[in-house]
Amino acid sequence: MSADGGVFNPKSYLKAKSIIIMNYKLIEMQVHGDRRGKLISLEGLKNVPFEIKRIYYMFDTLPNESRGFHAHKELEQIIIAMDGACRFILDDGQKRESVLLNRPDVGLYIGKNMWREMHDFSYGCKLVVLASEYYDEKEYIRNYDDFLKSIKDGDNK
Ligand code: T46
Repeated sequence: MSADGGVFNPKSYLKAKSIIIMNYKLIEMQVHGDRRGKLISLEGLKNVPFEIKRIYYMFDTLPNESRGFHAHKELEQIIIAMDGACRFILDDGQKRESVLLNRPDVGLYIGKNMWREMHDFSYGCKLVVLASEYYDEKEYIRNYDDFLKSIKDGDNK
């Protein structure tokens, strides 16, 4: 029996599980625009789904240099390409998806336990990142086999 009292259905269970694990989404932000230009406001626990504890940004990136190659145990983030573009690879241990980030009015939300890689930076690309936690190197999983093991062992629960 499933938790809701229904008969256990392995197909719907697997579908639900994969939705939960592939823990990212693109968020379109509200743009306040007039003849002077455009403005976007980001507020913790309002249009950002967590309290913002840290902001960092990347600039002077190079097209032939990739970044990332890690997952986070607890961290949630929203990443915005303020200028230029880059391609994210997001991997939940079962499948990998590619997301192009190239608009300042679209944020990429990444939840916990998602392997991320950043590739194909355009010249002058600037990424700003809102994070739910202070920087803590112990919170990173920087080895892909360790990441797969943590998913398998259910460390992500
Ligand atoms: C992520 C992706 C999208 C700090 O001292 N404080 C910080 O807040 C951060 C983020 C980094 N650092 C130091 C740690 C390293 O010595 O800056 C150096 C570069 O960091 P890292 O190699 O982790 O950078 P990326 O671009 O591979 O990954 C970063 C974030 O670390 C990571 O959380 O999700 O951007």
